[in-house]
Amino acid sequence: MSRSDFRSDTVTTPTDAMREAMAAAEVGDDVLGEDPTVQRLEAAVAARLGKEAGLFVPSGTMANQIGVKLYTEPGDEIVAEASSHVLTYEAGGIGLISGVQCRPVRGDHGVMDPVEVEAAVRGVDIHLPRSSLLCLENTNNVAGGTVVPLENFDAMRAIADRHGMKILLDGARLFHAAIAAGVDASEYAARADLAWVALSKGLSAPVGSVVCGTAEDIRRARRVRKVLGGGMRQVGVLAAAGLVALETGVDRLADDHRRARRLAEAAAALPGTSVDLERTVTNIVLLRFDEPRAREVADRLAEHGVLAMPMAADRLRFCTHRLIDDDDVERATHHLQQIVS
Ligand code: TLP
Repeated sequence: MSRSDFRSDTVTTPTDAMREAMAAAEVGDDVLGEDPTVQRLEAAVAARLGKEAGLFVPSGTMANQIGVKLYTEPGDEIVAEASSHVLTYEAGGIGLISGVQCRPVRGDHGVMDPVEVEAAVRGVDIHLPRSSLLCLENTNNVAGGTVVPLENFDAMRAIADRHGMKILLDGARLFHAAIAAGVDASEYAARADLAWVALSKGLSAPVGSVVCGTAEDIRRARRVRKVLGGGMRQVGVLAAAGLVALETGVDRLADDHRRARRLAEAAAALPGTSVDLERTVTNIVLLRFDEPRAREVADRLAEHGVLAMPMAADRLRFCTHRLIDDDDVERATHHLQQIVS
């Protein structure tokens, strides 16, 4: 049975053009700074985000952990949205690797209120941890691929500047946000000290993210990546796929948004469920059930080759990406109707 895999945009496989570029890639030892393809990729992403320099890392998780390590001392506190990836899906890495704790701020559909963020920043007092880093995520995954508006970024930048804090932007799906908001990704990145994008999610590369910032911060980040075991040798074979991802993967994201929207509209009409149509503007659809039946519905959909990811007892996530076409959306809609109605 063929599969319509909506679990995540991480399931995308490399395109033929990527495989060709990988086979032809010029490579060298990147830990010695000698891989020309990696250097091209790092420069290309940095230019795209308007930053001085970039660093190719194996995963988004490592990108976040490098950012936290770079801008904090053990015992510091970071401020982040309560459902953000860096807090909830990185296996406690911030405590393990950087020795920091977190003051979570619950966002409204992933968007933190600047007043609450400022209130979460500690004052200067011998009893208190030092608030050194503010973490932003755009789009916000758990809230349903929601877009954080640029004005919110402006407010966060002003808070960070008032309190001498740095900003880390988790841009696992920054291009999705930029397309939906009609804003260039570099506008968001400009409000952050360190911003990274994933090549391996909607953009279809097999592996990798690129962390971007000032040349000095990236020089320091390279050292942290080494400590974490992320120094890779002839990794131009992967960077080559990343370059193709950057060139061919971004513009087509609008198709993923359109398909997600179609699925969301159909799902919203089902009994006993809800979808926040107003905020479903990128490639993630969060289907909420009145009852805790996400696992049961996921299992029954899987019997028909439609895969979705339970995010909570009452929440099922559908992600659109390059390997989901209009027929997959029809198929998911049809089986959802059969199971839920
Ligand atoms: N997210 C994955 C899972 O880990 C949940 C997914 O399927 O969505 N930041 C954000 C916002 C992410 O969504 C992810 C991956 C990461 C960071 C981590 O990236 P990787 O998987 O490359 O370490």
